[in-house]
Amino acid sequence: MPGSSSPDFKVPKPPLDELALSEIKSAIVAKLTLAIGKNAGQATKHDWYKAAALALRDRIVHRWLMTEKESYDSGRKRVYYLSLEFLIGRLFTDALNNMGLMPLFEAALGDLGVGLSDLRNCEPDAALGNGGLGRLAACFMESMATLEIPAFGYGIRYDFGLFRQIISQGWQQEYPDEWLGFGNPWELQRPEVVYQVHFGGSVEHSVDARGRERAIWYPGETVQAVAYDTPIVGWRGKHVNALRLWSARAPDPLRIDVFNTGDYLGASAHEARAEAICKFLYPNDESPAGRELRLRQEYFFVSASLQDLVQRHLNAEGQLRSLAKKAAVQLNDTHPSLAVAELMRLLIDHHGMVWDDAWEITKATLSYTNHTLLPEALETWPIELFERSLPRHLEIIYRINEVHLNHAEARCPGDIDFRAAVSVIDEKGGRRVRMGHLAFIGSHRINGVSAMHSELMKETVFHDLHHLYPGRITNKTNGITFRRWLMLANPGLTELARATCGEGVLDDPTYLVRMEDYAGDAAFQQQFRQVKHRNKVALAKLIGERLGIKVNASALFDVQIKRIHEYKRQLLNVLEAIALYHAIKDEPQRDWVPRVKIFAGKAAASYRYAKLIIKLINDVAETINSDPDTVGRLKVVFIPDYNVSLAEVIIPAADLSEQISTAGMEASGTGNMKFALNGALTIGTLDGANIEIRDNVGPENIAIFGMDALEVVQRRAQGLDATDVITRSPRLARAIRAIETGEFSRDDPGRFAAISHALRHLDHYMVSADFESYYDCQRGIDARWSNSPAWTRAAILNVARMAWFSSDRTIREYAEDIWNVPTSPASQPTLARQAQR
Ligand code: 26V
Repeated sequence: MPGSSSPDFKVPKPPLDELALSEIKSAIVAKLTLAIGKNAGQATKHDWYKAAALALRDRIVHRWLMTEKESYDSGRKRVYYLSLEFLIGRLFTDALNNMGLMPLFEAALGDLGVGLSDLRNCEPDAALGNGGLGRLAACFMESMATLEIPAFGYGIRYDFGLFRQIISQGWQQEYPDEWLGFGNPWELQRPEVVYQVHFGGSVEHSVDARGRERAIWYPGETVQAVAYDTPIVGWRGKHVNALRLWSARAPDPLRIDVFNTGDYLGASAHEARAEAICKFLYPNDESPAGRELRLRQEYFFVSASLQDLVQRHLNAEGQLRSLAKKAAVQLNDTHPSLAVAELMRLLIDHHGMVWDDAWEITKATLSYTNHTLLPEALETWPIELFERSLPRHLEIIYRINEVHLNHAEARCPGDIDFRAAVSVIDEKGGRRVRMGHLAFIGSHRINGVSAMHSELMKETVFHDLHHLYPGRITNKTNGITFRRWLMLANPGLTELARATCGEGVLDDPTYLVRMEDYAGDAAFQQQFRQVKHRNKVALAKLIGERLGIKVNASALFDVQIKRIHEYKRQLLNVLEAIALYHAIKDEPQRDWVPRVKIFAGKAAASYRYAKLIIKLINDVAETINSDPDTVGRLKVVFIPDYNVSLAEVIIPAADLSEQISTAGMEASGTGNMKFALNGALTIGTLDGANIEIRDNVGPENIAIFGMDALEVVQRRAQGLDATDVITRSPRLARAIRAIETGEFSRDDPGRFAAISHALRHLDHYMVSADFESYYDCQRGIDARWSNSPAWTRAAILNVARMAWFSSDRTIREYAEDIWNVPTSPASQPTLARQAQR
């Protein structure tokens, strides 16, 4: 207990096993020589990284084969996570840490004259995702392995991941992300795992010898899907799963007949068309504009993945009746919704099942996660495109819809509006297939990603389907893996957690609650602050190196990092920076709390307004940072090219976490969880998982402001003009005027006219409407910051009370309520009951 015998909050390091150390050294050197073809004298850092990664991979592969055999022999049910995005980041230290090999590799590399942290930076981020949805898939893969659930992640091996962002004179520019340029030591190509995926053509119907109707699809085009597997190691290396990504190729790469006529380009045209499927990742936060290539991507990976899992099931069981007992398929958003029609097609057309049986199996096997309520985000495809690309699937969808509409009619007889609302086909404004409806109808469970989001799903987008199929919607609040977001990103805080909560905290985050006992302890607080300070110094160094801006590591680090989107309201944050700047200019002598406002995030390439917001942040930063009155008081920085690895540096260094979306619009958020776990206080709205964070950390340890979701709806109903709130707030009026008159864009005073106009008259996202409440809340933060013991106590309590947000908890809930698979008893939380409040 604090006070009596003050612990030194240090954990002794166990001695290294010399034999194991020399074995690893030889393994690395052998890889360098035999797999890379270099000796130590010639090797670059990158060569060393690859050699070390390959040596580590060997050790993982042994476990992988073992766990795969165990799952196969025991006939355990498997989970298949279908996702067009996996935002993995780097794997090297993640895999080392989970394998328990970090100290050995660090020492081995040190003896060989290379630093582990240098090598770490050689690894490019695997950025096969846009943001929260893709990162969630990556956290889930790690947690499924940790809970020893036999699972496959299925996705696409994009040649280019999310674009690289360069900021040039304040504007975002996009460049290709060539993440595979130096090869990828983690993946294993499986040339023997190849499936044919068909497109186009026509369908013929006939009646077979037993009098049953048969459909035969004569496709117009075939593409091959080749598997690449990346091992995903769980904590303590007990279980390894595969992330299986598909690459597309033409079955017949070069048409020799065409080539011989001299048409060299034409000879490889269909190769280019096939390979385009895995060329690049689409932005998920752009209005889906019915692009054919995206539909081809969706079908390509769904078909290959389902063929693969059906084949695996047949190999083991010899029939498909028991599919749902042995396989649970989770659809990450609507992108894999075609799985509903494709599984029906495989069961009926390929395996001769009758419709009703196939339908029961399909529903029992599939489940679907919804990640956004934004109406413009709901995926629909024009019937015409569907018919041209996937004629057999359209037939199946029509039949699914027919049965479903009959059910709707029985439930609400004569209600045409109800039938139109629940139909898979949207008949308004050109007929379109509604992918959310398809996924809903074909799944036994549909989940939202935070308590509030799941409730809103029932009230809004899926209101009528919920009425028709009550009990299907369930909630699974998101989580994050603590291995990456605490242990790896914040070793200093992890050491404090081990010292105060015991070693068990590494296996069971509910032990974190023991840190509460030390929240008010002066000696502990001191060490907690020291850890935060070191993390801030590291971030300040990065900012200095990348931007040439010197920031004071003792200032309050106020951070907003996420995709740039109007509903996430980076604009509200900049407006506050402007108003604070004006206030400092008015009274430069006052005792201002020193602040560094840190932004990072990418805007979809075609999202012009979001790109204008980036430009505004950078223009405001330039004005503020070059004004002598702000020195030591306020700095604004925009760090380019936000990605997972950058987040791992920024989050542990944050004091204040900005989670300020318009209430009702952020489905969950997961960055919010990472910050709180790393001891930042949240300033946020009552939105998504912020609400559950408040419930866990306590309302006194979080700063909530602004309208709630209901108030937003009510105000919107009155119109979007914000003149009323601007008239009542002189500082808001002044900030908008500054934007409008070119205070930050003297070279082009009209540059931000679209923004000032929206703030005045088109305040859909309630930026103006919430401004005063936000500004006041921020001044409250200043006051709290000035009381360092109270601030530190609140920060510690945030860390101590975040256990529930572990993705292990989330996955356990999926396993129990949706997938019906057991999880490892060794990973059950022991203090769970005590930790929940
Ligand atoms: C899609 C669209 C499409 C149309 C234009 C606007 C727009 C904005 C956002 C989106 C989001 C697509 C799905 C997504 O990434 N959702 C995120 O999923 C995370 C994991 O569940 C969750 O934490 C985030 O709150 C949610 O935005």
